Amino acid sequence: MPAGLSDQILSAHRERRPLLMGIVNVTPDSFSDGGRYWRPDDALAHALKLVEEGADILDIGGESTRPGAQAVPASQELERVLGVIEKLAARTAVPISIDTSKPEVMQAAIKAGAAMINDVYGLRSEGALETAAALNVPVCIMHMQGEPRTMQQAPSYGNVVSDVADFLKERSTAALAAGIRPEHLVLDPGFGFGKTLAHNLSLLKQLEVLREHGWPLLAGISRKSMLGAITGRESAKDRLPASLAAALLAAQRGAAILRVHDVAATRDVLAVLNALADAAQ
Ligand code: 8Y7
Repeated sequence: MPAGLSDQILSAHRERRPLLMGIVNVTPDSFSDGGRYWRPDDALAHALKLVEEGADILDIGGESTRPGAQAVPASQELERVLGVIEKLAARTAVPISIDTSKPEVMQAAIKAGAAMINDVYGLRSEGALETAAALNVPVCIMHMQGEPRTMQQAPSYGNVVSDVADFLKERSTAALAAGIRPEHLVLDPGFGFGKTLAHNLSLLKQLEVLREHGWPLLAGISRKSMLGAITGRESAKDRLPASLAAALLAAQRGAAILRVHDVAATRDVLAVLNALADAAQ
C-alpha cells in the first residue's frame, strides 16, 4: 500500500526531498497563464499533463488570489472546481489539494475526492478551522498580510521573518486547539502576499528559521512578480529560469513542498539536488 499523503509530506520534510505540487487554475484571470480562461476541460487536461510530468500533488484553485483580484462567491468557485476534482480523482491516484479559503468549498472538494486543503487565508475565515479539523486531511496554512485586493499597496513589517514566524506559530496553535492533527499541518510564508521584493527575499533567505518551528514548509515562488522584479521579465511565461533557481534555493533551505507551474523542469532540478545529496563525500 502506498504511504498516505501526510507520511509523504513528513518524509519529504525530514529528508529534505521536496514534493512537487503542480498548479491547476480553473479561473478566468490567473496571471501566469496569460489571462487565458481555463475552462474545466482544459484544466483537467493540464492536470493530467502535470501528472505525466511527475507531480506529487495537484493544487486545484477556482478563485484567483493575484494582487488586485476580486473575491468570487462559493457557488462560482464550486462550479469551477468540483467537476475537475471528480474527473481527476477518477483518473489519477495523485493526491488533489483544494486551493480555497471557504469552508463550504473545502467540504465539497474533499467529498469530491480531494485529499488536502491549501488555504491562503490561513484558516481565518469563519468556520474554516473547525471544517478543516473535521475533514481530517493535510492542510497548508499560509501567511498573507491584508487581502488580495489591496495587499500590495503598502506592505509593512517590523521584522518580516519574525512577524511571519509569529503569525504561523499563532495559526498552528489555533489549528491544533481546533483539533487539526499535528501530522496534517503544513506552513507557508506566502511569497508575494502582502510583501515587497525585500520582504520576499528575506523570507527566502531565512526559510530555515521558519523551519525551526518543526512543521513542514510549502514554498510557492513559481513565476511570481518578485522574479519579474529581479530579472526584468515582465511576462510570467518568461520566468522559468528564475523559477527554477528559486525552487532550488527553497529546496536547499528545507521546503517540503514546492508549488510550481513547471513540474517537469523542476523535477530535473530536484534530481540534480538529490544526486548531490546521495553522492559520496
Ligand atoms: C501560493 C498559493 C498562490 C503560495 C500557497 C500564484 C494559491 C498565486 N500562491 N498557495 N496560492 N502558497 N500555499 O502565483 O505561495 O500562484 S496563487
